[in-house]
Amino acid sequence: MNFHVLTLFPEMIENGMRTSITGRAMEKGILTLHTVNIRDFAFNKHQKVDDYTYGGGAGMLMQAEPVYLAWASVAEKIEKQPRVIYLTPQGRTFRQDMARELAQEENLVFLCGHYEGIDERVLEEIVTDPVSIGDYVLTGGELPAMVMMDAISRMVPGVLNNQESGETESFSGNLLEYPQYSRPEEWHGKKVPEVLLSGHHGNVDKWRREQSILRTAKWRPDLLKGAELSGKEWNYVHQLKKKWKETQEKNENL
Ligand code: 6GU
Repeated sequence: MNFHVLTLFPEMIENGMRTSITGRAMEKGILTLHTVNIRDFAFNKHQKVDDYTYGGGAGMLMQAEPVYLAWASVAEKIEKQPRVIYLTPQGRTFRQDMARELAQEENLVFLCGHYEGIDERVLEEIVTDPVSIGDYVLTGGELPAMVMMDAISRMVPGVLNNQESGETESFSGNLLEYPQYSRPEEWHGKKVPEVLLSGHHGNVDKWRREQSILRTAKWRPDLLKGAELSGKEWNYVHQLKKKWKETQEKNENL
């Protein structure tokens, strides 16, 4: 996987991505990172890349030409026209299935905006995928680009070692991960659940599955709709919800 990032803050991307697991994958050559400073394509004396918006209104806009030239400098080196992801709160919301799909690409280009955004005309010409990372507004596209590259990298074969990939299916089957414990056996008076010390793998698996369902029902009930549960497990969910509703009603009557 080759990541290309068009940005006014390349050092932010470099520092973030060359750290930890993604950094290790780059040293191994499984990932490459190529940052392009859009300012290098501002052909005026002051290397200015922004200007006022036509029609008035607050803030400055990134101009079309430097963004276009930055993109062209990347595109001319790649045979097949790469997908260009524009980070914007107006885009489609990023999800795990999108990460999995994008991980299949050979090259990905990320376009990071700043100020109030980018001149619409260049977006029309180069962007294939406008993407948001959630419903809140950030100051620029750099953090969202790093969030996406991190999630995509994990899906590229060889980036995680076997031990890491075994633990990373937080979203498998639309269920959240079960709670986990390490030494010591007792900490702040809290004991590790007995079943995990038993060495009985069948019981451990059963407990973990139950905890996953419990946790999903409690924290992310919206995910349960897409979960694959047995009839018995659905029953368990309904019982949990009934119990919580009764507790809530009791508390309201106090
Ligand atoms: Cl992709 N960009 C910005 N600026 N803000 C965001 C976002 C992206 N996703 C959520 N908020």
